[in-house]
Amino acid sequence: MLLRGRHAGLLCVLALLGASAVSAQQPAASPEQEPLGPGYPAWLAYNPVDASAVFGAPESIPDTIVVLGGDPLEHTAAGELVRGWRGMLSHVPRVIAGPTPESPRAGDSIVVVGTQAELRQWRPALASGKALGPDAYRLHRAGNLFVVEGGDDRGALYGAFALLRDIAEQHSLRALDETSQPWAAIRWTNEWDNSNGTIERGYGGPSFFFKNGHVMSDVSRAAAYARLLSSVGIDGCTINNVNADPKLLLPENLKAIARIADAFRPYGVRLSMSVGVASPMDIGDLPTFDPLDPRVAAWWRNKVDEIYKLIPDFGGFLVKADSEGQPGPSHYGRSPADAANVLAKALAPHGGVVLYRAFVYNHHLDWRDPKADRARAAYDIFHPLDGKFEPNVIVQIKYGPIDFQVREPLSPLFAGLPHTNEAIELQITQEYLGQQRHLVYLAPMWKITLDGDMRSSVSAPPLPVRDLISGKDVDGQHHTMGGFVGVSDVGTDHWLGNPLALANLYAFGRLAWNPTLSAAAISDEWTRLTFGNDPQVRDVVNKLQMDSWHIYESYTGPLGLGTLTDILGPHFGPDPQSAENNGWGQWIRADHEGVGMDRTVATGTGYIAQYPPPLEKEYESLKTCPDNLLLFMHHVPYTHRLRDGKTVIQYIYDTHYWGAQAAAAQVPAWESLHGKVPDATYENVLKRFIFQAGHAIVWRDAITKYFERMSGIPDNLHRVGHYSGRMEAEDMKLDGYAPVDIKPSETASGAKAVVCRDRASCSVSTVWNQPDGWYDIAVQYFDLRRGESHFTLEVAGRKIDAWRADENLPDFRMNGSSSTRQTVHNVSLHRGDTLEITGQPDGRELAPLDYIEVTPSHGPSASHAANHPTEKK
Ligand code: GCV
Repeated sequence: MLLRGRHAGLLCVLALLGASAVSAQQPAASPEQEPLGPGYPAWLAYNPVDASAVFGAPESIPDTIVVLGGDPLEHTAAGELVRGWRGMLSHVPRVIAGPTPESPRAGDSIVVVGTQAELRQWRPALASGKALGPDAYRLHRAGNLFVVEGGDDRGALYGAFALLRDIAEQHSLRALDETSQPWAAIRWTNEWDNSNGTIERGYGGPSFFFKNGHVMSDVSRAAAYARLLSSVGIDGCTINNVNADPKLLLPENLKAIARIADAFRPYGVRLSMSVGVASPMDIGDLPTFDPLDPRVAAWWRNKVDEIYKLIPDFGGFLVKADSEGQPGPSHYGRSPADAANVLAKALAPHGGVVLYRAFVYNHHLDWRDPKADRARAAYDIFHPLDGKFEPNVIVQIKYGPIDFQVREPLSPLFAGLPHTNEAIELQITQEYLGQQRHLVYLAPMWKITLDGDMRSSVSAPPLPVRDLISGKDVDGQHHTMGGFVGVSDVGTDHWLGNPLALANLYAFGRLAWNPTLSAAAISDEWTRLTFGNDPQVRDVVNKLQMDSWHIYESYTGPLGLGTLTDILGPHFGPDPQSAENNGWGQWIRADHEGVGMDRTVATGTGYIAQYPPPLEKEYESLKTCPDNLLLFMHHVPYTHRLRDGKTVIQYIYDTHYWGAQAAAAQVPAWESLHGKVPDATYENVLKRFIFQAGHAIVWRDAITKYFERMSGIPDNLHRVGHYSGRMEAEDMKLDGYAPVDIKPSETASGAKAVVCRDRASCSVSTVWNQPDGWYDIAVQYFDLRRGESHFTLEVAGRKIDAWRADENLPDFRMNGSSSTRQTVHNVSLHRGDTLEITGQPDGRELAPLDYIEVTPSHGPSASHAANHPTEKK
């Protein structure tokens, strides 16, 4: 076998993988099976498969990989195929680099990887007749040759990943012939990493790009991330927060950032950066950042030239300006087009692009003004600029007009820029959607926007958003580029913290590649790649994923109200009132008569007129506006009847009770997979589902109480305010504990909690005066972002449970974001038993308790540990 000089890189890749250029049949240990370790492989698990289902006879399993080109991306493809073979087929193939005359050996079953041009040179008959475009690939079989043909080198790499996907899903490759090309050129993630190592809205641990103001010296995780991105066709990554630190543009930082770009490059991922438009002043000693000032243009030109010297494949800039305190062109009376174009002109000679965010709005709106409306902002500002942007500018538009809420209508701006490039911005990190502590599979929600029809008249052909962002000319509209951007915010804790949340990163990539795929099909792919092909695992995981958005929506944001969270805090727990009476414009306009924003043309803010006529008509009328967007578009009385005849207020009550129940049912569903998924994943996810079940009750109680108070209309089913088995801590016998008022009041049962001040420990107790029997005991307490209070639960003097409040929920205050519960199952209680909880404060976390709730259980045969003293941590 001959290895030419230009293939030396491949040797290194293979050496790292333990593969070699010789044939070997020994089964290999699969490091891909590693549990949630630092190299957590996510969906690239390469679990063993039934090879006969894929290849048929054993001799059809390729044992040789021929790499035709010398390009690093093809080397990556070969390395990845070796990894896949090793994990899935327990086989290490030999790798032949280069089209050597003596290779391959006759009779060998072979995978050939190359570009269309390389294939045409090697064996013209094997190359596809039709030209493959950039990043596209074709997989096909010719006898014992499995051909991975790329439109270019990146396409060859994507093809290798696609082949591995087919194998992982145990698809038969007998008649393999699959051609695929990406929907759009821009398929990027945005990471909101700060240079100090934190990540804005990141819930998967700290940054692996930055630490203490510097680029990390070890960029191996950056490379591992690029591998994940590349496996689903993502070709770009913006590594720093849109609230950008201008210092990252200083020469010493750019040099270090170039190391990240080096780590990305073998996977075909181009690095890009967020920049502040004031950088020429912030770090450049210019007295101005006016985009029309020639000194500013020259400054950007020089900066861009400097960047390309270090990072020749630099992707471009992402810009947040005139938004949430970020400086912008309005400072000089200039427009977003002026600001975008000065950057675009500097980038154009190098092939770079500007992603300019349409997330521009005034957060000092006057809430008393019934015509004021944040939802209008993007369209009002950008629509008049249509056609004024340079061809390498892409306007990046959040899927809805507000801000990543649990449900929003599609942004009208998608139809408002017929002569401007557009990209959709989706949020993978679950900022308003449970922060990865609640399961929310986002693909079904994203699909609604991508499939959203923006045709200009009922008689026109459909014009889905996915076409408008494809970068192609559609319906007389001119675009040169377009795409998909996902705010990912991965960190060092298994990327997104929750292993099941990785389905969202996967789904983002798959939809960016092909937005016509169904959410269910993507979930199934992800599940099979991650956990293997066991039908039970697939059924359970797919159902959990596919139901999850609806469940979360039902207890956090009904009827299009948006997520009813603490919009002035961490965006996690319930606090509907926080949306009102401030300049942020996320108002729900709840009063004693009714609820919802009137955005109609007839009587409201006129927002609805921003839609093309068919959608305008549908949303404007109460008769046709869909129930699930009703309160986004209309202000209605609580007694307004929905399509099924139910009143708005009763719907709010019912959906919250249903949602909390459905969240609780996720726990046993997941438990049914014990032993069928890796233990570390099982435990990690179980803990989150248990938390979610408890937190859904916090949400349920807070939102239903808020609306009961607002509306003065009781729940038909008498559930709101009546909680069987609940005992308020403040009503129990207190030893050292003192009652405190909780704000907002609806986030604590009875509006109060008890705290332990100035003592090493305090306790609450009560005497059980109900029938003897088996019960579950839930203790509701607050786990603040600081401190680790310790609690013990005793029954009749016996320790039943002990735990620490060490979850560091995201608030320093006692409220709906920090309220959580600990449940002990199947406790035998006898009339006269004393139930006592002892709390030991830690620093400023005063072992706060809200209530206990005792409910009949199924007895000790149930799966949970029964009545045994346990000590957690
Ligand atoms: C990076 C929301 C988030 C902010 C984020 C902003 C944006 O307002 O809460 O953290 O800032 O969106 O998208 O720019």
